[in-house]
Amino acid sequence: MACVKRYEHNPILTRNDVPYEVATVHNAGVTKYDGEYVMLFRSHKLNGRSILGLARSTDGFHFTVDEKPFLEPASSGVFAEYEAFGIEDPRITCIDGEYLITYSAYSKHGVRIGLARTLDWQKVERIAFITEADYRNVVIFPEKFNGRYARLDRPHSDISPWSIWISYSHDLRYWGDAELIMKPEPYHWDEMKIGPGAPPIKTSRGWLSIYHGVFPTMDGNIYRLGVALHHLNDPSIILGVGDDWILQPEDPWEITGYVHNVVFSCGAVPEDDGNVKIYWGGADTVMCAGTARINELVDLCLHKSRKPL
Ligand code: M1P
Repeated sequence: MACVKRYEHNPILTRNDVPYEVATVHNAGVTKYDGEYVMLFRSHKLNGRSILGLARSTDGFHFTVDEKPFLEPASSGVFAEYEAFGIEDPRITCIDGEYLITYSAYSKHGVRIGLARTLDWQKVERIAFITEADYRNVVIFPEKFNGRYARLDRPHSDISPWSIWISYSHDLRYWGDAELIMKPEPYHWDEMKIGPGAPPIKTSRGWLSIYHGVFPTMDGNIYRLGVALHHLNDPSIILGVGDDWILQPEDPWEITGYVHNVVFSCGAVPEDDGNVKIYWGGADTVMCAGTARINELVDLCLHKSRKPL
Protein backbone atom coordinates (compact mmCIF):
# COMPACT_ATOMS: atom_id res chain seq x y z
CA MET A 1 0.00 0.00 0.00
CA ALA A 2 1.38 3.39 -0.96
CA CYS A 3 1.05 5.54 2.17
CA VAL A 4 1.88 8.90 0.65
CA LYS A 5 -0.88 10.99 -0.91
CA ARG A 6 0.57 13.35 -3.49
CA TYR A 7 -0.44 17.02 -3.41
CA GLU A 8 -2.74 17.50 -6.39
CA HIS A 9 -0.86 20.50 -7.78
CA ASN A 10 2.65 19.03 -7.86
CA PRO A 11 5.28 20.10 -8.63
CA ILE A 12 5.16 22.81 -5.96
CA LEU A 13 8.37 24.58 -6.98
CA THR A 14 10.30 24.70 -10.25
CA ARG A 15 13.11 26.78 -11.72
CA ASN A 16 10.47 29.12 -13.17
CA ASP A 17 9.65 30.25 -9.63
CA VAL A 18 13.23 31.31 -8.93
CA PRO A 19 14.15 34.97 -9.53
CA TYR A 20 17.79 34.14 -10.43
CA GLU A 21 19.03 31.80 -13.14
CA VAL A 22 19.04 28.10 -12.19
CA ALA A 23 18.51 24.82 -14.03
CA THR A 24 16.79 22.84 -11.26
CA VAL A 25 15.00 23.13 -7.88
CA HIS A 26 15.14 19.97 -5.78
CA ASN A 27 16.19 18.01 -2.67
CA ALA A 28 15.02 20.60 -0.13
CA GLY A 29 15.11 20.61 3.64
CA VAL A 30 11.90 22.04 5.10
CA THR A 31 11.01 23.30 8.57
CA LYS A 32 8.68 25.70 10.35
CA TYR A 33 9.87 29.08 11.58
CA ASP A 34 7.76 31.82 13.15
CA GLY A 35 4.48 30.35 11.86
CA GLU A 36 5.80 29.88 8.31
CA TYR A 37 7.23 26.98 6.34
CA VAL A 38 10.79 27.53 5.22
CA MET A 39 12.19 25.50 2.34
CA LEU A 40 15.93 25.39 1.72
CA PHE A 41 16.31 23.94 -1.77
CA ARG A 42 19.17 22.90 -3.98
CA SER A 43 19.59 24.30 -7.47
CA HIS A 44 22.05 23.45 -10.19
CA LYS A 45 23.45 26.60 -11.70
CA LEU A 46 24.00 26.56 -15.44
CA ASN A 47 27.60 25.43 -14.89
CA GLY A 48 26.31 22.24 -13.20
CA ARG A 49 27.37 23.19 -9.68
CA SER A 50 24.83 23.59 -6.90
CA ILE A 51 23.76 26.37 -4.53
CA LEU A 52 21.02 26.63 -1.87
CA GLY A 53 18.00 28.91 -2.21
CA LEU A 54 15.24 29.74 0.25
CA ALA A 55 11.47 29.77 -0.21
CA ARG A 56 8.75 30.63 2.29
CA SER A 57 5.11 29.59 2.59
CA THR A 58 2.14 29.99 4.90
CA ASP A 59 0.48 26.66 3.99
CA GLY A 60 3.40 24.37 3.14
CA PHE A 61 2.40 24.06 -0.53
CA HIS A 62 2.59 27.55 -2.08
CA PHE A 63 6.12 28.87 -1.77
CA THR A 64 7.70 32.21 -2.70
CA VAL A 65 11.44 32.24 -3.35
CA ASP A 66 13.74 34.88 -1.80
CA GLU A 67 15.37 37.29 -4.25
CA LYS A 68 18.88 35.96 -3.65
CA PRO A 69 20.36 32.51 -2.85
CA PHE A 70 20.61 31.71 0.86
CA LEU A 71 23.94 29.86 0.81
CA GLU A 72 26.55 29.64 -1.95
CA PRO A 73 29.96 27.98 -1.91
CA ALA A 74 32.30 29.94 0.36
CA SER A 75 34.74 32.21 -1.41
CA SER A 76 37.57 32.15 1.14
CA GLY A 77 39.12 30.10 3.93
CA VAL A 78 38.80 26.41 4.66
CA PHE A 79 35.18 26.29 3.56
CA ALA A 80 36.10 27.57 0.09
CA GLU A 81 38.63 24.75 -0.34
CA TYR A 82 35.99 22.07 0.22
CA GLU A 83 32.93 23.72 -1.37
CA ALA A 84 34.43 24.71 -4.70
CA PHE A 85 32.30 22.25 -6.72
CA GLY A 86 29.06 23.21 -5.00
CA ILE A 87 26.83 22.59 -2.00
CA GLU A 88 23.90 20.16 -2.10
CA ASP A 89 21.04 18.38 -0.37
CA PRO A 90 20.45 20.41 2.83
CA ARG A 91 18.71 18.98 5.89
CA ILE A 92 17.33 21.19 8.68
CA THR A 93 17.02 20.33 12.38
CA CYS A 94 15.58 22.72 14.96
CA ILE A 95 17.11 22.04 18.36
CA ASP A 96 17.51 24.30 21.41
CA GLY A 97 16.05 27.24 19.46
CA GLU A 98 18.54 27.15 16.61
CA TYR A 99 18.26 25.72 13.11
CA LEU A 100 21.11 23.42 12.14
CA ILE A 101 21.73 22.87 8.45
CA THR A 102 23.78 19.94 7.15
CA TYR A 103 24.78 19.96 3.48
CA SER A 104 27.03 18.05 1.09
CA ALA A 105 30.14 20.05 0.15
CA TYR A 106 31.82 19.04 -3.11
CA SER A 107 35.37 19.79 -4.19
CA LYS A 108 38.32 18.16 -5.94
CA HIS A 109 38.87 16.40 -2.58
CA GLY A 110 35.53 14.58 -2.70
CA VAL A 111 32.25 15.12 -0.88
CA ARG A 112 32.03 15.86 2.84
CA ILE A 113 29.41 17.33 5.15
CA GLY A 114 29.27 20.96 6.23
CA LEU A 115 27.28 22.22 9.20
CA ALA A 116 25.79 25.71 9.34
CA ARG A 117 23.39 27.45 11.69
CA THR A 118 20.73 30.15 11.51
CA LEU A 119 18.49 31.67 14.16
CA ASP A 120 16.27 33.80 11.94
CA TRP A 121 16.54 32.54 8.32
CA GLN A 122 18.19 35.84 7.39
CA LYS A 123 21.78 35.36 8.55
CA VAL A 124 23.60 32.06 8.31
CA GLU A 125 26.87 31.05 9.93
CA ARG A 126 29.05 28.08 9.03
CA ILE A 127 30.16 26.01 12.03
CA ALA A 128 32.47 23.24 10.77
CA PHE A 129 32.89 20.30 8.48
CA ILE A 130 31.65 17.34 10.45
CA THR A 131 32.95 14.49 8.27
CA GLU A 132 35.92 13.74 6.07
CA ALA A 133 35.40 12.92 2.39
CA ASP A 134 33.01 10.21 1.16
CA TYR A 135 29.98 10.96 3.29
CA ARG A 136 26.57 12.21 2.26
CA ASN A 137 23.05 12.42 3.71
CA VAL A 138 23.66 13.54 7.31
CA VAL A 139 20.54 14.16 9.42
CA ILE A 140 20.66 15.35 13.04
CA PHE A 141 17.98 14.25 15.54
CA PRO A 142 15.97 17.16 16.99
CA GLU A 143 16.65 16.01 20.59
CA LYS A 144 19.78 15.00 22.51
CA PHE A 145 20.31 11.53 24.00
CA ASN A 146 22.05 11.46 27.38
CA GLY A 147 23.32 14.99 26.71
CA ARG A 148 24.70 14.22 23.26
CA TYR A 149 23.55 15.16 19.77
CA ALA A 150 22.89 12.16 17.53
CA ARG A 151 23.04 11.93 13.77
CA LEU A 152 22.45 9.42 10.98
CA ASP A 153 24.81 9.42 8.02
CA ARG A 154 25.85 7.42 4.98
CA PRO A 155 29.55 6.82 4.37
CA HIS A 156 30.72 5.40 1.03
CA SER A 157 32.48 2.06 0.75
CA ASP A 158 33.87 -0.16 -2.00
CA ILE A 159 33.57 -3.23 0.17
CA SER A 160 30.03 -3.00 1.52
CA PRO A 161 26.77 -1.56 0.11
CA TRP A 162 26.31 2.04 1.22
CA SER A 163 24.44 1.89 4.54
CA ILE A 164 23.17 4.03 7.41
CA TRP A 165 25.33 4.70 10.48
CA ILE A 166 24.73 6.58 13.73
CA SER A 167 27.19 8.70 15.74
CA TYR A 168 27.13 11.17 18.62
CA SER A 169 28.61 14.49 19.68
CA HIS A 170 28.72 16.78 22.71
CA ASP A 171 29.47 19.91 20.70
CA LEU A 172 28.33 19.23 17.09
CA ARG A 173 31.97 19.41 15.88
CA TYR A 174 33.49 16.15 17.06
CA TRP A 175 31.50 12.99 16.44
CA GLY A 176 32.18 9.47 17.64
CA ASP A 177 30.90 6.10 18.87
CA ALA A 178 29.88 5.43 15.26
CA GLU A 179 27.90 2.27 14.58
CA LEU A 180 26.37 0.68 11.49
CA ILE A 181 22.63 0.32 12.12
CA MET A 182 20.90 -0.36 8.81
CA LYS A 183 21.89 -2.00 5.52
CA PRO A 184 20.24 -2.41 2.12
CA GLU A 185 18.30 -5.65 1.77
CA PRO A 186 19.45 -7.97 -1.05
CA TYR A 187 17.03 -8.34 -3.97
CA HIS A 188 14.74 -5.70 -2.52
CA TRP A 189 13.76 -2.19 -3.68
CA ASP A 190 16.63 -0.68 -1.65
CA GLU A 191 19.24 -3.35 -2.43
CA MET A 192 21.92 -1.12 -3.99
CA LYS A 193 22.30 1.66 -1.41
CA ILE A 194 20.33 3.56 1.20
CA GLY A 195 20.65 6.98 2.81
CA PRO A 196 18.92 9.00 5.53
CA GLY A 197 16.34 11.41 4.09
CA ALA A 198 14.43 13.73 6.40
CA PRO A 199 15.57 14.34 9.99
CA PRO A 200 13.72 11.82 12.22
CA ILE A 201 10.26 12.66 13.57
CA LYS A 202 9.34 11.90 17.20
CA THR A 203 6.24 9.71 17.70
CA SER A 204 4.92 7.95 20.80
CA ARG A 205 6.22 4.65 19.36
CA GLY A 206 9.68 5.74 18.27
CA TRP A 207 11.62 8.04 15.94
CA LEU A 208 10.28 7.79 12.41
CA SER A 209 12.96 8.08 9.77
CA ILE A 210 12.22 8.56 6.06
CA TYR A 211 15.10 7.21 3.98
CA HIS A 212 15.83 6.63 0.30
CA GLY A 213 16.74 3.34 -1.28
CA VAL A 214 18.09 2.61 -4.73
CA PHE A 215 17.48 -0.35 -7.03
CA PRO A 216 19.66 -0.88 -10.12
CA THR A 217 17.94 -1.90 -13.36
CA MET A 218 19.01 -2.32 -16.99
CA ASP A 219 17.34 1.06 -17.53
CA GLY A 220 19.25 2.86 -14.75
CA ASN A 221 18.78 3.29 -11.02
CA ILE A 222 15.41 3.88 -9.35
CA TYR A 223 15.29 6.04 -6.21
CA ARG A 224 12.37 5.36 -3.85
CA LEU A 225 11.45 6.33 -0.27
CA GLY A 226 10.91 4.06 2.71
CA VAL A 227 10.59 4.30 6.50
CA ALA A 228 12.34 2.95 9.59
CA LEU A 229 11.49 3.32 13.28
CA HIS A 230 14.19 3.96 15.90
CA HIS A 231 13.85 3.37 19.66
CA LEU A 232 12.82 6.54 21.49
CA ASN A 233 15.61 6.45 24.08
CA ASP A 234 18.29 4.67 22.09
CA PRO A 235 18.14 5.63 18.40
CA SER A 236 20.81 3.08 17.50
CA ILE A 237 18.12 0.42 17.97
CA ILE A 238 15.89 0.09 14.92
CA LEU A 239 12.55 -1.41 15.88
CA GLY A 240 11.54 -2.16 12.31
CA VAL A 241 12.03 -1.14 8.69
CA GLY A 242 8.96 -0.96 6.48
CA ASP A 243 9.27 -3.76 3.92
CA ASP A 244 7.47 -1.79 1.19
CA TRP A 245 8.47 1.55 -0.22
CA ILE A 246 6.17 4.47 0.62
CA LEU A 247 6.81 6.43 -2.58
CA GLN A 248 8.24 5.66 -6.00
CA PRO A 249 8.64 7.75 -9.17
CA GLU A 250 5.29 7.83 -10.96
CA ASP A 251 4.47 11.38 -12.02
CA PRO A 252 6.05 12.54 -15.31
CA TRP A 253 8.31 15.03 -13.47
CA GLU A 254 9.60 12.20 -11.25
CA ILE A 255 10.23 9.81 -14.13
CA THR A 256 11.92 12.28 -16.47
CA GLY A 257 14.28 15.15 -15.73
CA TYR A 258 17.90 15.89 -14.86
CA VAL A 259 18.21 12.34 -13.45
CA HIS A 260 15.40 9.95 -14.42
CA ASN A 261 13.34 7.95 -11.92
CA VAL A 262 14.17 9.76 -8.70
CA VAL A 263 12.16 10.69 -5.65
CA PHE A 264 14.58 11.99 -3.03
CA SER A 265 13.58 13.53 0.31
CA CYS A 266 15.56 15.83 2.59
CA GLY A 267 12.64 17.15 4.65
CA ALA A 268 9.30 16.37 6.26
CA VAL A 269 7.15 18.43 8.63
CA PRO A 270 4.92 16.67 11.20
CA GLU A 271 1.60 18.39 11.82
CA ASP A 272 -0.62 18.49 14.94
CA ASP A 273 -3.41 16.56 13.16
CA GLY A 274 -1.34 13.36 12.85
CA ASN A 275 -0.26 13.96 9.26
CA VAL A 276 3.24 14.59 8.02
CA LYS A 277 4.00 16.72 5.01
CA ILE A 278 6.72 14.98 3.03
CA TYR A 279 8.80 16.91 0.50
CA TRP A 280 10.85 15.35 -2.28
CA GLY A 281 12.83 16.26 -5.32
CA GLY A 282 11.40 14.83 -8.56
CA ALA A 283 14.04 13.59 -11.03
CA ASP A 284 16.56 16.02 -9.48
CA THR A 285 14.62 18.79 -11.25
CA VAL A 286 11.55 20.01 -9.31
CA MET A 287 10.12 19.98 -5.78
CA CYS A 288 7.03 17.95 -4.89
CA ALA A 289 4.98 17.45 -1.73
CA GLY A 290 2.56 14.94 -0.27
CA THR A 291 1.03 13.89 3.02
CA ALA A 292 0.89 10.67 4.99
CA ARG A 293 -0.62 9.56 8.29
CA ILE A 294 2.24 9.25 10.77
CA ASN A 295 0.54 6.29 12.44
CA GLU A 296 0.33 4.41 9.13
CA LEU A 297 4.04 4.90 8.51
CA VAL A 298 4.83 3.64 12.02
CA ASP A 299 2.51 0.65 11.51
CA LEU A 300 4.35 -0.20 8.31
CA CYS A 301 7.65 -0.24 10.23
CA LEU A 302 6.28 -2.41 13.02
CA HIS A 303 3.77 -4.71 11.33
CA LYS A 304 5.08 -5.18 7.80
CA SER A 305 8.74 -5.00 8.44
CA ARG A 306 12.08 -6.37 7.51
CA LYS A 307 15.15 -6.50 9.74
CA PRO A 308 17.58 -3.54 9.57
CA LEU A 309 20.72 -5.71 9.29
O1 M1P B 1 20.43 11.50 -8.57
C1 M1P B 1 19.80 10.93 -7.46
C2 M1P B 1 20.53 11.31 -6.17
O2 M1P B 1 21.88 10.79 -6.24
C3 M1P B 1 22.67 11.01 -5.09
O3 M1P B 1 22.08 10.31 -4.01
P1 M1P B 1 22.89 9.19 -3.17
O4 M1P B 1 23.79 9.96 -2.29
O5 M1P B 1 21.97 8.36 -2.41
O6 M1P B 1 23.61 8.38 -4.19
C4 M1P B 1 22.77 12.49 -4.76
O7 M1P B 1 23.55 13.11 -5.75
C5 M1P B 1 21.39 13.14 -4.70
O8 M1P B 1 21.56 14.53 -4.63
C6 M1P B 1 20.56 12.82 -5.96
O9 M1P B 1 19.25 13.28 -5.81
